[in-house]
Amino acid sequence: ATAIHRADYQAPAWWIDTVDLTFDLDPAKTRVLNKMRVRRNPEVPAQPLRLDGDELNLARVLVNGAGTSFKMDGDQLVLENLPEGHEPVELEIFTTCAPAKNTKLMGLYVSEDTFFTQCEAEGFRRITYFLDRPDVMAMYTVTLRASKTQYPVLLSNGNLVESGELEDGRHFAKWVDPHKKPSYLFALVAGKLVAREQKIKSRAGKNHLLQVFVRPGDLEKTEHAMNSLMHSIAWDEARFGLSLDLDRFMIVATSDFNMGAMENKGLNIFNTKYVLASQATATDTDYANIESVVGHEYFHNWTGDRVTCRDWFQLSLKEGLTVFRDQEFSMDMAGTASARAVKRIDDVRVLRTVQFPEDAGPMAHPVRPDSYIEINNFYTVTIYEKGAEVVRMQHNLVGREGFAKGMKLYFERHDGQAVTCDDFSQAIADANPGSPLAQHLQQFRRWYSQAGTPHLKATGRYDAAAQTYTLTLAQSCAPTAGQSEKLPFVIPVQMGLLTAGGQEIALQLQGEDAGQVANSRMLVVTEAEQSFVFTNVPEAPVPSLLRAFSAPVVLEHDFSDADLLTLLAHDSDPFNQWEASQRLGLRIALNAINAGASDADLLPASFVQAMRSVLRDDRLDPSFKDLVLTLPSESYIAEQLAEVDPQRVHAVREAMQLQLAIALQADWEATWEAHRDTGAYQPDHVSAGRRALAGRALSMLCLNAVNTGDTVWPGKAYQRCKDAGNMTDRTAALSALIYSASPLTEQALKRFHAMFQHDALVLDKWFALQGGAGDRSGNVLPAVKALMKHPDFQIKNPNRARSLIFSYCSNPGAFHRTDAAGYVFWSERVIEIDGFNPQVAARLARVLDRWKKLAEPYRTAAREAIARVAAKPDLSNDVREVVTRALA
Ligand code: B3K
Ligand code: ZN
Repeated sequence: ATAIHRADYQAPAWWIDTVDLTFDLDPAKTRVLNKMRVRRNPEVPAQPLRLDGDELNLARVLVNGAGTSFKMDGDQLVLENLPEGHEPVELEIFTTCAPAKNTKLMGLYVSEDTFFTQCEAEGFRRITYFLDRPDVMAMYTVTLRASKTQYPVLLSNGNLVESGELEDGRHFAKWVDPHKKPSYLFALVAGKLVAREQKIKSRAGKNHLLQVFVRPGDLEKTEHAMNSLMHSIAWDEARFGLSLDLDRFMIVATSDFNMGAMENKGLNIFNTKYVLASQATATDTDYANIESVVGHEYFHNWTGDRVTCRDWFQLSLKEGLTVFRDQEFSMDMAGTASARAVKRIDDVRVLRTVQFPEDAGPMAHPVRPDSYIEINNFYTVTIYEKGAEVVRMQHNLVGREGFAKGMKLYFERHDGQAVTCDDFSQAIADANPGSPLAQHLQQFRRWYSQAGTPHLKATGRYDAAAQTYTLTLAQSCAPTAGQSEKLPFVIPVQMGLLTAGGQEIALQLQGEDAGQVANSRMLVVTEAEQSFVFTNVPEAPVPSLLRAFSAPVVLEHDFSDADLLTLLAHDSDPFNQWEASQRLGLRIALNAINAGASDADLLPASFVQAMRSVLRDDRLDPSFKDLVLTLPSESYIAEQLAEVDPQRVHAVREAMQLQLAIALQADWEATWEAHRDTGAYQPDHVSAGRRALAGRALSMLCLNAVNTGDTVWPGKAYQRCKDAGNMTDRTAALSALIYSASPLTEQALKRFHAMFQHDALVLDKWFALQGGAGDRSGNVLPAVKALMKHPDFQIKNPNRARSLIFSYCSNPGAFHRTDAAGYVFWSERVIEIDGFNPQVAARLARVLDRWKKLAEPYRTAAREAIARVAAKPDLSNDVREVVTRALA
């Protein structure tokens, strides 16, 4: 396989204006008749028509109704003798494929006797020969024919225009999509499904039918998804003036899906995980994820479907923007300032624990990559989450209103087109002339072209006599593959200054008049190093920098412990309050790791006291308290180290955790008592926060019980696990037992399994909890291996494979073993899964991305494991690209 380069982009030599597809659906052999009207692109020199295909059986090709000669070039079907000139040409291509044998879950496949499709990025070519690239947009008509008893529901994009009976117990449905679209947005579904339906009237006064299709029996679990969809529709109209452009909007759930969900035009296909919810089976996190993923896919209808990507290098055009939109949606739904901050913190945690490592590892790539071998490997946290941060910075640089204006201009200019990331930033800037974004647009675009996480070093100097505070901000960015030198970025730094006592100081920059003062403002850093002088500063201030995480950078500043305690207690920016707690925790962890001394008494009294104050503070939101009381994760701690001994990191964090449990025992008890009962279940932010905090308290109490030999708390957790009224409380109790390695664990797991053995999504949790369990003398790996033989384990189901195997391989304390058995297990599973589903295998392959940072003996063992995978001759492109880059 060879790399594809962004610089090589060429407009297509042919356009496809209309596509008329007829499917005779049969799991073993589905017949596809594809009639297309194609014409030469007059702007490009004449070329043969090269159609993409993949694992298709070609039966016949007709040109304007007559047979034709064609040749095959690899997987491509090449038509060299098409009529000259610019008249449209009618092509008819007849192929067959085998959906039941499609284990890659790309293209047309069967899951639980139902047909589904997944076409993004390059799955449509597994259904028929086509110009399978996003800049070729066509009008689709789709006729589905199948057995009526086996496939009573037949769905495709757009509107149902005709349906009826055929002979031999078959029936048909004909769908017309009123919007032109790229092939990656095509979808069909056929099977025994039922739907929750909802009729709505939009603001614009139009009627729409919303449907959520699931398997019979799951209908009562679709209420939250439907509500989320209605909220999404209302939100996009209110915030961006974007209305639903279809009479009918459908969501269909499947339990076999490679990722979360897919935004096919008018026919979103979802992993059941992001549709089905009931209080008995789904946790608060599941409820929140459903809201966010339903929103995300719905928002794609404009940002992705109406305006799509010119090529796959522009993937973040739709993904970064749509993640930004779903993040804002969740924040607006959450309501209060504190709830918004909690969502922001959650998002930043993902960014820092997953994207920052990616940006520093072998798969580092710009938000707009320059090349790829397998596009499926580039659906990454960089494209999605960093891409969203890059959109957020543009939002910050033009303001909320300015951003809405920019979006409006973007749609005025580009509706119905396939465009680039540059087109997007141009529209936002042009709608906001005079904004810092417009002023620095060219330089801002380095966020799209340069990989790596910038570091921003802040130093402050207070001049007591002059009452000035000089803040110097210096940026740098480490080299990444192919980019040895980085030019300065445009970095918006939202900030404030506090007195040691925690009062906000009015911010007045030298040269500004007093009329402009505010307590929080944005500095725009554009140079490698820049200084800002604040006047009338009454005392040496504590800087609160990068409020709300206004840019995706690593901020370095030598805060004293006292500074951090001030910020934690008093900052008006809740993000930086939380950030201060993390810096304090991180500092303790790093000192302990580097000192290598005993792990007794790691937590200074001041830290414990600060945590206690947070727990006891009635004004704070429980979900916020829960985040402050969460120590930095092992992977986040590891990222701060030049060389990582994962077992040392694990031991230190565990020691800190235990000390937090012991030192705050009375407070945990009080917290548990105050939050354990949240009344009738509602998945709202406030009650979810109470449950999260209660769950943490219970976990801490069980942990301390190990220490004291107490049996009361594990007993309570066991009881809770037995009779909790909702899945959040139940899994919290179960994981408290597992985490503390309570002797009651086994019994609790058995009960849990017996209760939920018929619910696939709950079984996924059951497997995941065991794969993610704390390691006591290396017992997790043997347990995982045994679980792979459990009758409920199915490696071919992506959710199930992820629940056990991925959970184990991202459980640092259990995975990184001195005997290398974890890595051996990993390499075997990557190879095994690659045999039937390369996309899922390639995700698993990424688990060892950061192997070069590992200390011995882990490092050598990890390299050997990766080399073992790489030595396999017939790897997929997906896995090949990941392991090759890892070894480079
Ligand atoms: N656009 C899809 C992702 C497709 C992944 C293909 N490997 C889901 C989403 O981002 O909404
Ligand atoms: Zn998306």
